Amino acid sequence: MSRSFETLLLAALATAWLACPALALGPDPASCYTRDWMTVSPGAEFDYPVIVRDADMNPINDCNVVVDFSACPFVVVSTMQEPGFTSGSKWVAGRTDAGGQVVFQMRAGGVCPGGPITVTAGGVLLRTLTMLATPDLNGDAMVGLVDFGMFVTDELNQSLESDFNGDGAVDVVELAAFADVVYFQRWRGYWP
Ligand SMILES: [Ca+2]
Ligand SMILES: [Ca+2]
Repeated sequence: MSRSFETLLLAALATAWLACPALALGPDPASCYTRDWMTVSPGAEFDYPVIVRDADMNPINDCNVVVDFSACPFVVVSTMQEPGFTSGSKWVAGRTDAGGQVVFQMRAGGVCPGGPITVTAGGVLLRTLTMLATPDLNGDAMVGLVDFGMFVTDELNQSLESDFNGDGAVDVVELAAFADVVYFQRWRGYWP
């Protein structure tokens, strides 16, 4: 096999893996579902659902969806994600099911003031987020006393980096979620 042919073959394989299955219509951002808020934690306690559809609202199966944190210097991503998901130091990826859906439960921490955090499907940009909520506010891959101090400040200031359920308020819901994360310490299974 010649070097040039080998290079072309590898590029084609990489493109096929990155893209959705060959369809007449690719992902249509206006027809897809993504949330405008995102919460991550070292122990993967929070969901981020995505539904990928084409312009005719048909769900797209087996489409590669990527959440990209490469513009977030404070974000840390575990190498160990949920089964079926892959990750790098600044991204997590998963593939859609027959209903076009993939539900991320990202093992990550740290904040990302201003973003951008991008969500793409088959290379098509579905959403750009400008902030990230997490109980691991200092981005050290665990949730402890330092984070709790920051959380209390966020509660006083109503900073949405501690608004874990995206309702625009930091209140007893977040306090209960924070306590749950600390009590069960699930992150210890996924980080050194
Ligand atoms: Ca922390
Ligand atoms: Ca809230």
